[in-house]
Amino acid sequence: MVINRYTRNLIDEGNGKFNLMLVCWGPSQSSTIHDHADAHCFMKLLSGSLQEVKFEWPNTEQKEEEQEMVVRERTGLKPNQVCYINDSIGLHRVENVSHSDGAVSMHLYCPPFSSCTVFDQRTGHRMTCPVTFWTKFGQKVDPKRPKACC
Ligand code: 2CO
Ligand code: FE2
Repeated sequence: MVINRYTRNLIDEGNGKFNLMLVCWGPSQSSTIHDHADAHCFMKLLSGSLQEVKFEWPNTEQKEEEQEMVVRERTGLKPNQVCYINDSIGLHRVENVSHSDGAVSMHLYCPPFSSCTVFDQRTGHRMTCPVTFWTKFGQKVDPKRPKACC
């Protein structure tokens, strides 16, 4: 079976106070541009190399309006580095820049969230999207459930 999305693997729910997860990235996989639903997001790279691309929030209030989203910063992450983002800092996309190697990162979201907003880079248009898990506590989650899209 080919998995064409990075996988989100829940390892601790912190008694409902946070979600701690391992995210596994295949070669060249990346997230969409997304927010973090008003949560704190800490991300630590465990292996491989990832790039975080930060974006400004689009100021397109009108649905018909289209505006290419503005890249604010690109940061390469090395193993053991930690980065942090929340919605007041901005939006991001995370990319596995290697075409040959996977990457693994640990993410802490506090408070936990089950949906976030994803953005189209070319237009700035947004959509609410559920976030789901590939595994929870080491057990595979029902594959019939919709895939995460951020
Ligand atoms: N926020 C994305 C997710 O939970 C991963 S990018 O790092 O925050 O799927
Ligand atoms: Fe993120």
